[in-house]
Amino acid sequence: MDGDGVPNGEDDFPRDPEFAGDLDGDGIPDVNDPDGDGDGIPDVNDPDLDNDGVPNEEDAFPRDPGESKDSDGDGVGDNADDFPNDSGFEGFGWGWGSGFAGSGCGWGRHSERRG
Ligand SMILES: [Ca+2]
Ligand SMILES: [Ca+2]
Ligand SMILES: [Ca+2]
Ligand SMILES: [Ca+2]
Repeated sequence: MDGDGVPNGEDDFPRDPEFAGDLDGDGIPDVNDPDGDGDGIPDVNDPDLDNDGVPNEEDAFPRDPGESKDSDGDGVGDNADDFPNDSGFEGFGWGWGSGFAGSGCGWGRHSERRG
């Protein structure tokens, strides 16, 4: 964790709090990338910044291709939200919980390497 609020498993630049993502994987962090999704359309003119097919104005997460809706408006996208229609259940912690831990990204690897 670099304290930018993005879990290391989802953070392409876990050591740099200012650079939290590289959507198109070209090595240029989204914040510095004039074309964040690499579709050839500069972000300033791009009607769909994450290229997930949902126009920015309808996209609750315009820079997250994995999320486009937040039905209960709690800030957790429907796909990651255990209770997409009821924000009450996860007021305590962002709701990464089950989905993130279950996918096993990142956390386990460090301990394995040590042994
Ligand atoms: Ca990039
Ligand atoms: Ca683009
Ligand atoms: Ca979109
Ligand atoms: Ca939600």
